[in-house]
Amino acid sequence: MKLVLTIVQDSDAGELQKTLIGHGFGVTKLASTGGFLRRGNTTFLIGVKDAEVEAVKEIVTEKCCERAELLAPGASLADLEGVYSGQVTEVIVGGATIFVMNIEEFAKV
Ligand code: 2BA
Repeated sequence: MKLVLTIVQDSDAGELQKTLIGHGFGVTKLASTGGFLRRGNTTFLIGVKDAEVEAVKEIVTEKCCERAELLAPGASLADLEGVYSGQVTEVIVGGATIFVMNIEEFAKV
């Protein structure tokens, strides 16, 4: 068994959730915040059989788009404490960040 943890943009989350559930996958959706942009994003926890990992990755790839986010002049960069950009900065976000983890035990009690 694997846990697929995937971080996506909020605008892709609804369609992704609907498609995963439509394919019979169990999904937990969490509100999260990106450390760099400090903007909301969505994290999905999806527990699957080993053989289902590729199918989940394909759905995530299909439903999640890469987008350019603009940081306004004067926006503070989270990892550069106290440093402010003097111009509009473009940051490419997504489609999705995916972690696949081995699960030692899965139980419902
Ligand atoms: P954020 O941390 O808000 O990052 C948003 C986007 O900013 C990133 O998109 C990347 O393009 C850029 N970025 C992040 N850190 C940067 C840095 N130190 N310098 C320059 N640009 C930087 P993605 O890579 O697609 O990541 C989207 C979101 O996925 C991230 O939001 C974060 O919530 C999560 N994420 C990405 N990599 C992660 C990791 N290794 N561990 C945990 N979460 C991660």
